[in-house]
Formats: sequence, structure tokens, C-alpha cells
Amino acid sequence: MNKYLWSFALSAVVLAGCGKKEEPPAPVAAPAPAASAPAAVAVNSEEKILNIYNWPDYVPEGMIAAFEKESGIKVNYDTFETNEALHAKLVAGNSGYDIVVPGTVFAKPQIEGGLLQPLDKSKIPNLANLDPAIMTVLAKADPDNKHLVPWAWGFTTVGINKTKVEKALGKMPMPENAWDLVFKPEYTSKLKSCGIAYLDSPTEIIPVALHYIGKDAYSNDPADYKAANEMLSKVRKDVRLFSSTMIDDIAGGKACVAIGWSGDVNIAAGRAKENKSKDVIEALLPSTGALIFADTMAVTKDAKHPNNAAAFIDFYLRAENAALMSNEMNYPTGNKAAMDKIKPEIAGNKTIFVESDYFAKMIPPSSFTNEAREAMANAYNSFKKGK
Ligand code: N2P
Repeated sequence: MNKYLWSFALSAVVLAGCGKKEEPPAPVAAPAPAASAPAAVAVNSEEKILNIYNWPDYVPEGMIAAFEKESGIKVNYDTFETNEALHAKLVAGNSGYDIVVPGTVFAKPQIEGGLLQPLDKSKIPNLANLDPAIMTVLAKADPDNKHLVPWAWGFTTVGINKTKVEKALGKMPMPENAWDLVFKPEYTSKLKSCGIAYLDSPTEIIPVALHYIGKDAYSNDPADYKAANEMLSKVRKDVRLFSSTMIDDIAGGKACVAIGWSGDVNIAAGRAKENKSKDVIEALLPSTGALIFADTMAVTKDAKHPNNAAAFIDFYLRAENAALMSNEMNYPTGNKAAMDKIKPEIAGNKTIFVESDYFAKMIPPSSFTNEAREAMANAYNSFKKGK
């Protein structure tokens, strides 16, 4: 499977598409110098500050410090754990953030609602490094690619500590469909002993629950949400954690099975190896597919530092920086120029760069109405409360 195929596969799908944590800029551990010297970050007259709001565990160590050193721009880098948290900040206005990184499922209504501003593309020459196939897909959420720049993509799936899961299942074989491990009482009743964790977000859990019961993952039908809630309520007592620290929870042994993000599960797997754990951690490819997401950088409508934002976006779009994200954070990049800089063990990991056969089974990003989002939140909250 060649490493470019994911992008072509992604083109085949249809994109229609506060838990604020203070995190100081990453400690200095500058990325390896570029093979070819990158152009210097453009000078502008804004105060030398840039406020970025991104998901946790998504930026390589040292990348922010390298940008600060080169540009003289001080970056305040905060993180959010769910699209819902970011969305609430943007809707409230005056978030103070210049760059945010919504999933396209949320970015589409954010663009339509005027919460994001068009990019000044003249200040971002490295947009040329992006894969045109990906940009065509993103245009479904962002006509003419005016607002969104890919950060990374991945999928919501089942992650396991294989060693612990096999032990907890005893004589029971692994199911053909990995979603059974988190949604089917026969399995959850056994796995609760070693810990079941779900991502703590309606729009991560309800779409995969809907898909599991054979409904449209982004359904607008209230009856479907009722059905999802009924299915989930049967396993509620077995779910130990609603997690926003999934890497630690899996790697640290609090959970042996999780609904988590592909790259984060791979990070947990790598951490277990580094710690010389005998346990094997794996991201699974459920037979019925996993939920694709595409996260994108965008400039907020009230950004005070749009030029600094453009400078950072351009910096991130350098091939070596986009490759560093894939190599260290275990998520595919939409940066075509970066592809030959991805390490073979990352490019060859089928749970990072999935094969086309599997890609065809995956649940593509879509968009949902406000009513559907509300129905998801209601179904999720009543499930979580155990009602
Ligand atoms: C966090 C990755 C976020 C993926 N490490 C979900 N959008």
C-alpha cells in the first residue's frame, strides 16, 4: 500500500461538513534542521504574540519553541479536548485565540456562522505544499478553500491493551467486529474488570454508536438517537471512564479497552514500548469501519494577530514540520511535500496510514444540523448520567 493512497482514498469520501488548559510552550528540543533552508518567517507590524488553541498531544515537542526562536513571536499555546468545547468558545466570541483547530464537522457551521475569517493566502506560500486531493475534499466544508488548512486527520476507533483484554476475556475469542468490545454486553461485562474508557464527547461517541446499530452516523432522525441511547444504556454500568486523558489512561493501565483516536492509541502503544511494558497496545480496525475526522487550522473572526497566524500556518506547512507531526504524533498529514519525509515505520503502520480497502469501509466526516447536534448531546448526556 503506498503512502499516498490515503489521500486519494480520502478524496473518495464526502466531507460536508472549556476545558482550557494552560500549557506553556513546549520545552526547547528543536526539530532536526531542514534539508533545504526554509524561508525566514515574514516580518509584520503586529505585536509579537500569537494565541493558538489546539487539541492536546498534537504538536511535536520543540516545534512551537522553534517557531518562537525564528520569528520572535511569543506563542501562547492552549489546548481543548472536544470540538464542543472549542465551538462554545467561538460562539461566545472574544476567545482571544488567533488560530483554532476544529474538526471539519464543526468547521463547516463555524464558517457559515462567520466565526472564522478567510485566510490571507498571499502570506502563506507554503499552501502550495498541500495535497490538492485533500484540498478538494476540504472544499466540501470550505468552498474554495478560503478558511481551512489541514493539521492532521485520523479516526475514532477501538484501542486495546491486547494482553489485558485477552486475559479478561478468558476463553471467549476476540469478536470479529471490534466495536463489540465496547458496545456488546457479552464483552463489556468481562472487560469492565480491566477498564473500559470512552472519549468524553457526544460527537465522538454517538456517531459510532449509531453506526454500530446500523443507522446513519450523522442521522437527523430523533428515533435513531433514542435507539442509540437504548443500546448504550445496556453497557453503561460497564464503562469505567469518560476520558479526556486517553493516552495516559491506556498507557498507564486505567483502561484496557477504549473508544479513542487512532494516533493517540498509537502514542500510548509507543509509550508502553518505551516503558518496556510487556503489554501490547493496539489501535484496531473494526470490520464495520471507524469514524474519520479531519482537523484544520483556521483564523478566528476576531483574531488580533492574523499576520502572526499566517506566519505560523506557513511555518507548519513546511514539509519538514508537517512530517515531524506525522512522525511524532502518529497522525497522517495533508501535506504532500512531507510524504517522503515520513518514517517508514509510520508510513507502513496500517492504523495510521490505512489501506484503501479498509478506507472504503470507514465512516466519512459529514455535517449535522443544530438539531442533530442537540440530539447527540441529549442522547450522550442521558447515557452518561445512566438515565
Ligand atoms: C489529539 C488528536 C485529536 C483528534 N491528540 C481528534 N480530533
